[in-house]
Amino acid sequence: MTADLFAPRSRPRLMGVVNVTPDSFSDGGRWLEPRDAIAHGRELLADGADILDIGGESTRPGATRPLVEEELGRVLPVITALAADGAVVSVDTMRAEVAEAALAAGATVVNDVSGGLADPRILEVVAAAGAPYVAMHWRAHADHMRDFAVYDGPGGVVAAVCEELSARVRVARAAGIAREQIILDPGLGFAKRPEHNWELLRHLDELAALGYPLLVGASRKTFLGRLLADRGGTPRPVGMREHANTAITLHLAQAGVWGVRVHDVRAASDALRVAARLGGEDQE
Ligand code: PMM
Repeated sequence: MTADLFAPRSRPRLMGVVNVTPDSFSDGGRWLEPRDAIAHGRELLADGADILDIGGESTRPGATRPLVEEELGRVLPVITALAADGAVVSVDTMRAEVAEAALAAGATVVNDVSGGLADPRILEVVAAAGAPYVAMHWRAHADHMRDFAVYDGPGGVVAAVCEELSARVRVARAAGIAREQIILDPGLGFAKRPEHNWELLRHLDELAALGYPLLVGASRKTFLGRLLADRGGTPRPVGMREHANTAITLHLAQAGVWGVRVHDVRAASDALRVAARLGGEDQE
């Protein structure tokens, strides 16, 4: 299964988001009941998701952290059911204990938005399981990440993200995670202002030059709402940012990323199919 995950492909993998949280910024509370989250995951699979990313902790700016027991209680039943369906599941967690239990329940991938900074033992858990590991660029927990959105060094945000991700790769590899199992993510919106996100999206080639597959998540994030603000400056509501996200998905596909993390899998999948058809693939 892991080999398939890294097999060469002409288009990015679609990672469908299943947030089992009361407070995620885009869909908090909608899938808090395991039954609803499982049904949602199945819908995303039917829409064309390659991977389901199941998370029990909201990372929206200002969020407070759940207890580890709460996080486990949210994600485990959902992972167990969807993995039993045959889905490729990633667990979106910063905690070693949750990663370990999720892998035992059938998750394949560990998506750690902190890149091993929040709970360094997660790296040992991933290494012991031989699991693929998403290391995202991160500087601080959600309650104070805004204070860390400063990139004044030479090369600005792109150079800083490349350097800081390279440092995380060194630590992950020292902990025993194989090179081939590492995926990097620039962490749009995490200790980043809108201009930082746009800068990173414009310079994905520099991130790709680190030599690892890239995963990118722009879906429904604040910087899209700001771009699409009305004349009075009110940001476009979360549920009305999908067309902008589709444009980003096409940009990411052109940039050759490994994966795109989205809430609306069908919109992304349709756009990728159109692009593939125009490129001569996907003939009816
Ligand atoms: N964004 C969120 C949560 N998890 N994981 C990765 N790898 N990359 C991201 O950009 C990312 C993530 C926040 O968005 P959500 O609350 O809508 O899930």
